[in-house]
Amino acid sequence: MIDASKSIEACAAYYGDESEAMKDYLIAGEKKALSLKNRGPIAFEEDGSLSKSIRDAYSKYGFFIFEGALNKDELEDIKVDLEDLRSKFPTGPESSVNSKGEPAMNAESKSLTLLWSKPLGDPLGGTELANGRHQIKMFEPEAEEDAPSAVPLILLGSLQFSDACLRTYAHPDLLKVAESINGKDFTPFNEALFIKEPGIGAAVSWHQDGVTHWESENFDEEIHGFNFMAQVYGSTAVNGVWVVPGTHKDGKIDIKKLVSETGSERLEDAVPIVCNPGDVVICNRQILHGSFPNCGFEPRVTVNFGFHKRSSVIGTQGGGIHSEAQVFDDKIIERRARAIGYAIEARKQKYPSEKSYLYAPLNKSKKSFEWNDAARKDLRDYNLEDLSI
Ligand SMILES: O=C(O)CCC(=O)C(=O)O
Ligand SMILES: [Fe+2]
Repeated sequence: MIDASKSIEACAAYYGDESEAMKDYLIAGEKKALSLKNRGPIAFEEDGSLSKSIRDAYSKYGFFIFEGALNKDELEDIKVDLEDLRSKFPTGPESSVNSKGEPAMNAESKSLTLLWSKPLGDPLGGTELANGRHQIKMFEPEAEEDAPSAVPLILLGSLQFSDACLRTYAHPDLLKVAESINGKDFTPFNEALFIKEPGIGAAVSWHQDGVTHWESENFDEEIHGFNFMAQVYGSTAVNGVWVVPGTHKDGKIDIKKLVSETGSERLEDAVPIVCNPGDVVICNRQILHGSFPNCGFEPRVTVNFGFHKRSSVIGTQGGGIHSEAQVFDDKIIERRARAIGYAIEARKQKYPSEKSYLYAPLNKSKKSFEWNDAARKDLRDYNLEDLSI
């Protein structure tokens, strides 16, 4: 495990009068997180379904940490690719060139690709963005004077910008987990990077992810799907996502009220998701979760990709957060699922001896996929059609 003790001290120091309270909270949260029985390698039953004990722990807590799901080579592949991608970021929210004056990675994008924040800010909290689901604003510590004026927090549509992320999207064991939880005909959701550089990375205020099915008569703990969160550098109490275990079963939570009753944004039962590099978290989208600004010394980059049950998506009027609000039909779902087809092919090119995942919906339609420049072009702005529910 990453030793976050220095970061905990440094982070707490940003919190003025509440420094001690923050320090105690981070230390206690880390301890509690490590005591939960919800981590281990991916394991399957003989019939190929996710191991019952993992399934039970995932259902109990609302998240589970697949330790070492990405091996060293895959992790290195992602790191190199992300470094390269980073060098192509625009110099700021209004810019379309990188620091060398070359066209930025998203210079031609029609879709939203980068969400920026002031350093250590909370750009979503207390706003109407994302359907107002981030009900409160988190404390925004003052960053050092030499910090950039804006920092990227979320990169959307990541598969069009990173072949390595595309390859990881087709990780056969992770797709088997998706199948086991959401059925053979599972659908995509969206893919993103959460970027939290030390000393500047922004917060993601407490929220629950789903938007469309809270009042559904078929409401259950899995109706809004899940996200995989692959940790490139690991994650700690300081820079990681915090969750309130079990809240994925509770329906829509009045976060304002909860924070006001708690008397602070440090929600009592929350724990940080503590990971080593290469761990991949499966996290229920309904769980109450969020992250503090990264006032510590370790970076966090999460390679995020989610999946849904087809029954949650088909015929649903999309939430409009990640894409235009539209009613999702077979055609839209199949088109959006081409990303899975390309990803499987891209992965085959890199790991030819690995047994690839067979994604039933695309095999049925007998479409064949190749990963080449034409496919790259076909994925441009693919996130305009994210299956946002
Ligand atoms: O990575 C974070 O800080 C927030 C992640 C999140 O909200 C999500 O994956 O839904
Ligand atoms: Fe979220």
